[in-house]
Amino acid sequence: MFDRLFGDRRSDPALADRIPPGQYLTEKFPVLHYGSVPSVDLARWDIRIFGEVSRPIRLTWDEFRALPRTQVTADIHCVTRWSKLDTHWEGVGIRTFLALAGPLDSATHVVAHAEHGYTANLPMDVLVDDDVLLADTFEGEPLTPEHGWPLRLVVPKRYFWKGPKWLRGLELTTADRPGFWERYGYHNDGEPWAEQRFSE
Ligand SMILES: Nc1nc2c(c(=O)[nH]1)N[C@H]1C(S)=C(S)[C@@H](COP(=O)(O)O)O[C@H]1N2
Ligand SMILES: [Mo]
Repeated sequence: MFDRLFGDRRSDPALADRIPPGQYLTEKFPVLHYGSVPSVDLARWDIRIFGEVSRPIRLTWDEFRALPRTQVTADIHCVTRWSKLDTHWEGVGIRTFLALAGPLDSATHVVAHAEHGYTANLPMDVLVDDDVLLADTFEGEPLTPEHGWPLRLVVPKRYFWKGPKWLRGLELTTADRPGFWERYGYHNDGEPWAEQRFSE
């Protein structure tokens, strides 16, 4: 029922400090999403930044892969209560990526768009942080299809649903617009340490 290391790690006080209320640790990497894994053709794939920007952009896969890259080590927390510590991601940092499009001061929020119409919303000041990236690599390997290949957003400071797999665009907006799970009763902010799971 529990992972092999569950007991050991949980009783380690240094690790207990890193597990938000109501979460348990897993060593596995559960797969969780609504709907089916999309089949993606990299030759036709693109990633866009649009909305409140001075230069809307659209990058091909090769163009995306040519951007300066970064690595992030982060703890991730799913609202279904599993947490995973020290996950390693590689890709393009959010600041590097957004700078290509020139966000306008009027941009207060973002809607992240994925294949099949999945969306997640975030305030700009949560999105634009040192640990947020567009990740194509997990633990040194390309993402697997079920974990979001070719690209996903990773926002460690929020429940993991705020990080769409199969990411295709960031839309900067002048107002907050609830995303997929947020419209189904999940909390608009989704901050794990405040246990913001569901809306009131
Ligand atoms: N496109 C898309 N991204 C998604 C989801 C989804 O349903 N569709 N589910 C989210 C949720 S609730 C979680 S916990 C994580 C799970 O990522 P994993 O399957 O790689 O563990 O993906 C998030 N990103
Ligand atoms: Mo989740």
